[in-house]
Amino acid sequence: MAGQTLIEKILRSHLVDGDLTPGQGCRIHIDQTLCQDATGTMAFLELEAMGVEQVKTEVSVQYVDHNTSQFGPENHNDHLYLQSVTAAKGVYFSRPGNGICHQVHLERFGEPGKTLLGSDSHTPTNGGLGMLAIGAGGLDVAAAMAGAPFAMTAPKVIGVRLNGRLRPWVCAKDVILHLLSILSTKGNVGCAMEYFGPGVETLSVPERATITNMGAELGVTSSVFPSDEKTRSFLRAQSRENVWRPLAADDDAVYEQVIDIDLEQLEPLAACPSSPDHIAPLKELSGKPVSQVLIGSCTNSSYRDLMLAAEVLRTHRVAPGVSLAIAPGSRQVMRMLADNGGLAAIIGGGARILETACGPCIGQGLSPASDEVTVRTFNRNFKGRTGTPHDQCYLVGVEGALLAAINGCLTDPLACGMEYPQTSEPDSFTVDDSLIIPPPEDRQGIEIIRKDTVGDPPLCLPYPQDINGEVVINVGDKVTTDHIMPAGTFLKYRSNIPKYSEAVFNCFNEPGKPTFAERAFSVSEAGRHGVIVAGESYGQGSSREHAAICPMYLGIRLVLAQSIERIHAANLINFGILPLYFQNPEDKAKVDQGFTILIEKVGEQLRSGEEVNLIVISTDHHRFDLTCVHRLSKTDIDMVLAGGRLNMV
Ligand code: MIC
Ligand code: SF4
Repeated sequence: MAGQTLIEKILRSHLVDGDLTPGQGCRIHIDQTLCQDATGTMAFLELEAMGVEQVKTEVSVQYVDHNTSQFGPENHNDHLYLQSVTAAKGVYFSRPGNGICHQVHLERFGEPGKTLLGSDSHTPTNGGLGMLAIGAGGLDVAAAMAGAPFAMTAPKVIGVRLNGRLRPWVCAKDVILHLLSILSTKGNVGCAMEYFGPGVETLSVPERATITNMGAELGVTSSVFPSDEKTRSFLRAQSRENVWRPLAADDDAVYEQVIDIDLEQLEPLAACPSSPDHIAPLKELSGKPVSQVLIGSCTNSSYRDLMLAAEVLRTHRVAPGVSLAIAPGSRQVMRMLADNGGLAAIIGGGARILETACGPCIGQGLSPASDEVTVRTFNRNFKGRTGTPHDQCYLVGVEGALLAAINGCLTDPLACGMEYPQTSEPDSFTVDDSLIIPPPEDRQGIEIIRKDTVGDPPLCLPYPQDINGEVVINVGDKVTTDHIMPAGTFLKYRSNIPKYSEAVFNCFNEPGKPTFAERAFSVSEAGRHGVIVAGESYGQGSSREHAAICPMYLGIRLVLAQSIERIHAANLINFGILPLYFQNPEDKAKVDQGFTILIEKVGEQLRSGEEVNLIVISTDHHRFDLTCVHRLSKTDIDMVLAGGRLNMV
C-alpha cells in the first residue's frame, strides 16, 4: 500500500463508514466542536429543536467573539441564551473578552490528531496544531454535538513542500498569499492542503495557524501541518504538553499535486481590493497613501504578531494621517503584553486598542472613509465587508501593516531600511482560563434564558413534487455569503430570521425598486417557488447558514449555479434548497430575472440519475429546455425532499 498523507491518516482513524478515495463520500467521527456567537445561537436553537439533552463530543466550546458591540439588547440576549444553554447541554462557554474562537481554541483546546468541526469557515486554523479541523454550517455542527458522524467528500490532498526559511520582513501571511496567487479562491472545492518538508520546522505554531487559517480563502476543506517538536514546545508553553503526539505523513505519501515553496525566495505580498486572491508584491504598491491600518483577526493577532507591533512602535510613531487600531486575538495575548510592557509601547506609538474580538473584521465598526485605503492583517477584503460601500481594502501581514502605519503609505518591507525586530515564542504563556466556564457537573434544572429577540429556527416545508419557479435574481461569479447575507450592522439579527431576511442580497438592492426580499416574498405569495441563478464559486467565504436559512424563509427552493462552494452547498441542502449546476457555462446567461423555471417530478428525477430537466420560459414567453446536473448523495436527496435536516430529524 502506498504511503499515507497525514490527512488520510487522521481521516482513517476517525472513519465511521464510506470510502476514503478522493471524491467519494465518507462519514467521520468528530472529537471536538467549536461555535461562535454569530452562528452558534442558531446552532444551539437547532440542537434544542432536535431534542438533544447532552452533547456527546469529547470537547465542545461556544465562544463569544463576533457580536460583542452590543448596540441594542440583541447581542446580550444572545449571550445570555448561549451561556445558559451551554451550561445545560454540557458545553464550555468562552465569555466575551476572552478572545477570537480560533486563537483561543489553538491556545487552550486544540489537540494534534483530533477532528474539530466548527461553525465558522476559519475553523481550519487549528490545522496549525496537526488537527483535522473543518468549517461547517451550524446545523452540521449541532448534529456533530449530538454525536452524529460528519458526512463529507474525501478530499484530494494537495501537498505543499516548504524549503528554506523566511527572510526577515517576510512572514507566514506571505506563504498563504503566495498560494492564493497560484490556486485562487475558486476551483478548489473537494481539496485539502497538507504542508510538509524541511521548512516546516522553521515556522512556529501561530505562524502555521496563519497559513491554515487562510486556507479557507482557497475554498479547501481543511489545511494541516504535521505535529512536531515545535508543536510540542507550543503546547508545553500552554501547559498542555500532555496532549502532544508526533504526527506526519509517510515519506512515500502520494499527493494529488505537490507545490514547492522556497521560503527564502518569497517576498512580501498584499491581497488587493476586493478579493483575497488579487495578489501583488508590496514593492509594486509601494508609496500608495494609506489612512487606516488595522491589526488583528484570527489570521494575525497572536502573541508573536503583537510583540512585533510592540517592537516597531517602541521606536516609531504612527504617521499623522493614519489611524492604527490593534485587536489582540485573545485575552492571553493582551494580558502578556500588558505584563511585559508591550502594550505600553503600542499605546505610546499612537495605536488605538480594540477589544479582543473579531470587531472590524466582521464590519463591527471602524469602517474606513470613502475612497480611502485601509490596510488590514485580516483574511477577507470582499467589497463592502468593511462597512464602506466602495472600500479599498488591502490585506497584508503584520510587517506590512506596521510599515504602512508609520510611513503613511504602503511600503516594501524589504526596502524599508529598518532592522527587523527580534521576537520569539515565550517558554510559557500566561494561562488563566477564568473566562472559560466549564459546564457544571450537575446540569439538572438549569434554566435556559430566551429573551424576545431570540427566535426559533424557521421550519421548512417538504420539497414540492413539481417546481413552478421564478428567477428572483441572477448574480455573477464569486458571489460570497457576505453578499447574500451581510454582516456589519445586520449581524445582530442572527437569531431573528424574519428581521434578518429583509437584508438578503442587500448589496444588489437599488433605491426606489423592490428589494430582493420583497420580490421573493411576492413570488412566494403567488404560490410559486423562488429561484436564484449564479455563476462560478457561489457562496464563497463565510460558513453562515443564514445565507441558506433566510432565502429559504423567503420561499427560495432552487439555486442554479455554475459552481457552489462546499459549506454553502451543504447549508442549502440542510435547509431544503435544491442546488443544481449548469452543464454548460453559457447556459447561465440564458436564464434571467423574471423567467419561469418548471421542473416536473423533482424527486423522481433526482433519484433516477445525475441529470435534471428544466423547462425555462422567458419573460417574452419563449420556451426552451435546459438540462442541469445535481451532485447529491442519496442522503442529500432525502434531506432536500424532506425540506431539510431538521425535518428529517
Ligand atoms: C466571517 O469571517 O465571515 C465569519 C463572520 O467569521 C463567518 C461566520 C459568520 O458569518 O458568522 C465565517 O467565516 O464562517
Ligand atoms: Fe472573526 Fe474575522 Fe476570524 Fe471571521 S475571519 S472568525 S470575523 S476574526
